[in-house]
Amino acid sequence: MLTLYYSPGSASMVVHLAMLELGLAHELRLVDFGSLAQKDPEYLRLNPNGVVPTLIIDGAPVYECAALLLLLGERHADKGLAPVVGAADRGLYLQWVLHLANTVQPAFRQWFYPTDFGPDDQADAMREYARRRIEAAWDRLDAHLAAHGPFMLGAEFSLLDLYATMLMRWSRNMPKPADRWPAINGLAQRIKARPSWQRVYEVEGLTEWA
Ligand SMILES: N[C@@H](CCC(=O)N[C@@H](CS)C(=O)NCC(=O)O)C(=O)O
Repeated sequence: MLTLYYSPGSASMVVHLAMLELGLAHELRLVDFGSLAQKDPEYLRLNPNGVVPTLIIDGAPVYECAALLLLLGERHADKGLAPVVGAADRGLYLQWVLHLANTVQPAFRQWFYPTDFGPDDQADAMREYARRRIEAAWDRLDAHLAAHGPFMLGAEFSLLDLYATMLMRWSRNMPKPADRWPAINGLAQRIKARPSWQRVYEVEGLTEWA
């Protein structure tokens, strides 16, 4: 049994989606950001970074959503939702998962938590810089999908598409949301139509960007 510590619509969403796509038995534990439960000493023992997600696998906590996505994909390689070691598209898969984790997701962190990156009176400048980084990322991702889509790896859906779409969703209240880019919008519509996406909305109580 897997146990996911989550907050609705946050970085834990991709892990929740992946578990549903892979058909894995799991339980969910809500981490209430309203009461700062992510900074509670008990939770910090699982994840000293004080963020979600944390996934309990075989009794031990593992965190970082990209690591969890890769781990679940490789532990359930038989499901065919992630290229196995040696597969032709393994490099492309790792490239994009790591790009989303290292470049796109941190820019969102800067957008949502600008004061983590500088003094309070610089927050607007931090967000403006984050906005430009995020929009530049959508330019590149849209060009990739237009040339090689409709999914991130081409013709076939993979767990990577869930990660990309979760990040797209985070831009929904930005000046230029990701789905204004045509090829990105095509991917978003495909992922939103999947039962896993709809189930996560139901279970996590999400409404926006349905
Ligand atoms: N690098 C981490 C980042 C996780 C992260 O930033 N989670 C956010 C929600 S999207 C969080 O827990 N925020 C609460 C906080 O920072 O107090 C990952 O990918 O798992």
